[in-house]
Amino acid sequence: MKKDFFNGRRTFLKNAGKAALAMGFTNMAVAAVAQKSGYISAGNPVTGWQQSPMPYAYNALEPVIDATTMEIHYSKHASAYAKNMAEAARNENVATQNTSVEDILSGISKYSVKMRNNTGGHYNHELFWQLLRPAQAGNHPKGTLEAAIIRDFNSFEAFQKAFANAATTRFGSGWAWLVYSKSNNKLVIGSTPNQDNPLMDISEYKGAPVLGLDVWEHAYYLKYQNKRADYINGWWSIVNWDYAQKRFESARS
Ligand code: MN3
Repeated sequence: MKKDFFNGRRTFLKNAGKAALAMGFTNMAVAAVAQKSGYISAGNPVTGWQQSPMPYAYNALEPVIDATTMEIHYSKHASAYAKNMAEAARNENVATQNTSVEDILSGISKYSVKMRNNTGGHYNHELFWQLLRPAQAGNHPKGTLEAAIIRDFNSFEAFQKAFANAATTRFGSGWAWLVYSKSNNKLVIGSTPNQDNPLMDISEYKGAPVLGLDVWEHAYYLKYQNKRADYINGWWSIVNWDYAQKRFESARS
């Protein structure tokens, strides 16, 4: 079922309901709208207007990310983005029943700073939880994503070095990304400030997010303090490459 979901838009249209369940969508109506707007086939699986449940326990990512950090991150920081996004959507008359979060992001220049910060924050965190899993030895991409990484960065090790560099050199708070640019058929590494992301029309760095890493201090400070590089280094063992692969396949179709 999950495999079918990422095989292309036609299959997706047939399996929209099942796909929504497979992705853990909490808002079927929004999933149906995104299906119409083609976001899934454009590589941006639809994001609901509410926080999705965590796909694992708060302590599941230890020792890389401690349970307290995960709990505060999800139940305080990310929860506040979702709440403030809903408030901004009400104030700015967004019809959330038939508008996807992705729709708002792609036209974010038309909305307030509050909408930009909180819709970005909500989207980025919903993606972030899905892109993590319990630590695995030798954690590594497989299949077409691995092949594309080697094609575009020469080796997985060279890719890791370039991604870590983008994440460590993002000044202040922000995100490091690996995006797929469909127009160039290329994977591109970059970073965005604050809660901006590569789906936003105001972003200079654009594409369909395949990987995203939160480098705000709230994501790592309790355990790593000022050592952002150590957090990034540990993060490689908890990347959910299977989910990244699905996003990549979806973006390419
Ligand atoms: Mn965060």
